[in-house]
Amino acid sequence: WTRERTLVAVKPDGVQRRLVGDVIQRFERRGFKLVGMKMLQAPERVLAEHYHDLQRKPFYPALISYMSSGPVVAMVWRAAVEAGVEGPGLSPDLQSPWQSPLLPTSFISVQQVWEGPNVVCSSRAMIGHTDSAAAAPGTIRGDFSVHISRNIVHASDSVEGAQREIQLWFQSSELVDWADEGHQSSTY
Ligand code: YYY
Ligand code: MG
Repeated sequence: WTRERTLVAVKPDGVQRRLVGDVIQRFERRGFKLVGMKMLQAPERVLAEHYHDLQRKPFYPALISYMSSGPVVAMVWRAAVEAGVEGPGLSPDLQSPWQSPLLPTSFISVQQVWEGPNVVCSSRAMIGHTDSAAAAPGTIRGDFSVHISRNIVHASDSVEGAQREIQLWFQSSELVDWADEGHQSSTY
């Protein structure tokens, strides 16, 4: 899980509404690391596979036509820190959980904080409830969407689902793991 990754996609309505930058900024500021990104007109085959578990739902045809209505921006995000690896180079944002006066440092150990970045689960919390009416303010859907059928953004809902979706949307050569320090980078 130290290399846990998730697929996030800004859907066609998010692109139309110029929300791509806002979505990226939220994930960056949370502390996750962008390791892949592209804009594309999603092929039918990819959408059918992506939403294969919804094929028999009444809203499926409308969902596919919405997702085909314009380009999407697909991204892969990963937890930014390896558990148990100590060193300089953590951003102030990443240090804040255990330096915050609200959290006694004895309450959360550094190890626990570093093991905390669970990118799949956290990303779901950040996008908010599927149904915009139930999405809390502060979440992407809760801030920008008023209807379930135009809910701005996708994020994988499980670690296994994320692995499947990343393979579906990206070639491994399109993903770049990069180091916080120095200039090393490598493909996955
Ligand atoms: O993962 P998430 O996007 O939050 O919801 P899913 O249950 O996977 O459904 C995928 C997608 O389908 C949802 O984002 C909007 C659309 N949809 C819909 O239009 N109407 C529904 N009643 C349920 C889902
Ligand atoms: Mg889903």
